[in-house]
Amino acid sequence: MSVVGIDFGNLNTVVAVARNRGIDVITNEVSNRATPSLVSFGEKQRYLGESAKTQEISNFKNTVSGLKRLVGRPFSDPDVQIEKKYINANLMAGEREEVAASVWYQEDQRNYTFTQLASMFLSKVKDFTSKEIKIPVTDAVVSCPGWYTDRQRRALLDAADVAGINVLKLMNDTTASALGYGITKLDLPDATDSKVKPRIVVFFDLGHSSCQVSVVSFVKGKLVVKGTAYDRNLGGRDFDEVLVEHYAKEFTTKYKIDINSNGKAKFRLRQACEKVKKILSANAVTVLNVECIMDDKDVSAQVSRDDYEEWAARLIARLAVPLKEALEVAGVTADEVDFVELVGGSTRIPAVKKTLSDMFTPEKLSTTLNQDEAVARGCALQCAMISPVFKVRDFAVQDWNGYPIELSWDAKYAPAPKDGEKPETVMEAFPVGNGIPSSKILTFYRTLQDEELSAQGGSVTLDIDSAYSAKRSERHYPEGLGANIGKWTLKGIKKVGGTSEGADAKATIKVKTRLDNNGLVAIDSASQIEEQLVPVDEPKKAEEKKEDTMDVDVESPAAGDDVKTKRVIKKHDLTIAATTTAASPALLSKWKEEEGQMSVADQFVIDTAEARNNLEEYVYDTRSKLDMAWSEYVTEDNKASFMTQLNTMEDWLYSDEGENASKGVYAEKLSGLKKHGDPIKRRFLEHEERPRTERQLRDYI
Ligand code: ATP
Ligand code: K
Ligand code: MG
Repeated sequence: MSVVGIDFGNLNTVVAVARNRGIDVITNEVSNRATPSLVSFGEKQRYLGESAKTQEISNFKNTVSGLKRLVGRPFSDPDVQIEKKYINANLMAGEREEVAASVWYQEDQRNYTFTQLASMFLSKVKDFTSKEIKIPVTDAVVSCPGWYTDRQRRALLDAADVAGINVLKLMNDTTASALGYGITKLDLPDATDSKVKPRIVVFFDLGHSSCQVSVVSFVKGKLVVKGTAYDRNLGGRDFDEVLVEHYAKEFTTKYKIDINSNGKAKFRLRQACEKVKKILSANAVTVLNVECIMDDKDVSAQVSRDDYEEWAARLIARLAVPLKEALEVAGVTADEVDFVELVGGSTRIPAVKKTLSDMFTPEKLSTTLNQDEAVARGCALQCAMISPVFKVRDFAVQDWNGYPIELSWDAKYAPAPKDGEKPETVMEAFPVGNGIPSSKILTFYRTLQDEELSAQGGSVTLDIDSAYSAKRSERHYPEGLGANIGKWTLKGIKKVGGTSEGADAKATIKVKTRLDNNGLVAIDSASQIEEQLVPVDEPKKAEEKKEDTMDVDVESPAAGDDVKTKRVIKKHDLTIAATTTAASPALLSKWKEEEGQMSVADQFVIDTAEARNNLEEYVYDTRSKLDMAWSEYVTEDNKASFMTQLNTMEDWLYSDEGENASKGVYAEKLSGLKKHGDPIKRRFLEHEERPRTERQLRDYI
């Protein structure tokens, strides 16, 4: 069983594995520790990760980024318009109205939803990880932003499922970093000593596209997230954009070019600006330089850090907002914070560090974690803890619910309150700040209209919607994603006997709701509770119904009654049918089938290239051998004709036909050459072997 942690980043994805009693970040097929989160499409194959990056400019319109931003979002989400700016491929509405990219692939215009695109990328991650650790990746812990909604979480889980990755837990980015922190610190306060205060650490993750803040309290063996806050749309790319906008404008007057009118020029300027930004993290001045950006013009400019910080002041000012909010919801002052851990590539920006040290004092800034690898390492540690095959010290993790979650049901089912007010049909399930994981039993009442009961044959259905509440909190969920979480239909509600009859008849229903380890809402079980007065001399009746009835509470007979009765509380389970935003099993298997076909096509291209490569290598190798090692074992005539044959093959390999032949043709041509070459090779080897055998014999004698 694999023990893998995946930091699914918007720019880069990092993979860590638990092995040899430690956590290692693994390298991909080109030996990089971070893999570009990109998918691109070609005539015959897909290019995933590094290979997509290599041809990002040449395959411009067919390269898709923003996987983490857009997975699970409807096309109508206003955020899609923001993302459009950064994504070279065209976007459209795909299956289930999810945002999709339209690309030219296998000689056809095709569109893939971001759930599918994310699954393609994750299948590549799975592939290079499996190769590196030499066992197939099956289970993993995957990270996501803490601000992901139920819908985004389910989409990412679907994507992983299609990629063949079983996600043991979806972990919030900053919580993963916090776990990595907690488990490596051996000097955490001991919770058994009541005088000792827990250590309070702020995790500040500024990555490529978003800003996440988490206030975490630590004691030995346990972390509790006390509060989180985010700026979902503030990251390194926004800092790049400050430069892009400035220079696009400057170049219109300086060079008379309109970079905004040319997608590729803008993309190249953006790349150059990112480079400039990084250099300015360590230097006071640098030069922005792009050759032949458009209209055959080269552009350049001197940039100073001072100017840059002035232009970026608006962004820097925004950093304080989530920081203050996180402290406030956690009920912690900046003074009470012991350390601030910096995570994410963009915390290298000096002005970002300055904001933090102004707020918390410079001494509290800490980078004991590897800022680029902390999330992946934390995920791998969590995976190791869950995995039965890996021994690791346990460390309890309590996360924090960021969106208020409520259950509601149709008003027509709710009993009318006596005073004529509107019936209560909404019940808070998990408020902001609720711990994760957690579960709660909620009780509510449902009217029982006779006509429904008879129409349904004594069993009725009750729909429960679970949604994020905008009303109950200032902390709004991302609007474009919709507030809806899912619908749970409870079946098997029965007419109640005993006291409540007629118009007042109502059923008492208890549901067990859960906010699970992945931050998803679930209803685990539901039952109907019935209170009945049962004559004491009829205890058998209750027992007959044993399959679906249970006595949970029995009281002694009421004193003074004519007929001896007792109050019995009965409970029977209701069946639950859940409809969430996850893809249906049919859609998942369709996607898996498509993924299978695409990966076969990719493999076919790889195999074909390998077959061509083998042929090419044989040509070169044999030519030099004929001149050197084999020269004594071949006649001049034979050598000349074989040389001609090899030269002709080389010409063919570089012809149109030879560049695009099938795997079989290359293999056939190779065996044609070998027919000629093998007898020579055999003669050579025989001669090579003979002296050695003779030598060995001599030694023996
Ligand atoms: P996200 O967490 O938003 O999904 P991510 O995890 O892929 O994104 P990171 O790898 O943490 O992002 O950070 C990438 C960002 O860090 C990029 O915007 C990059 O330009 C920026 N960055 C990297 N090095 C530096 C540097 N030396 N100075 C300034 N910014 C840097
Ligand atoms: K990352
Ligand atoms: Mg990140």
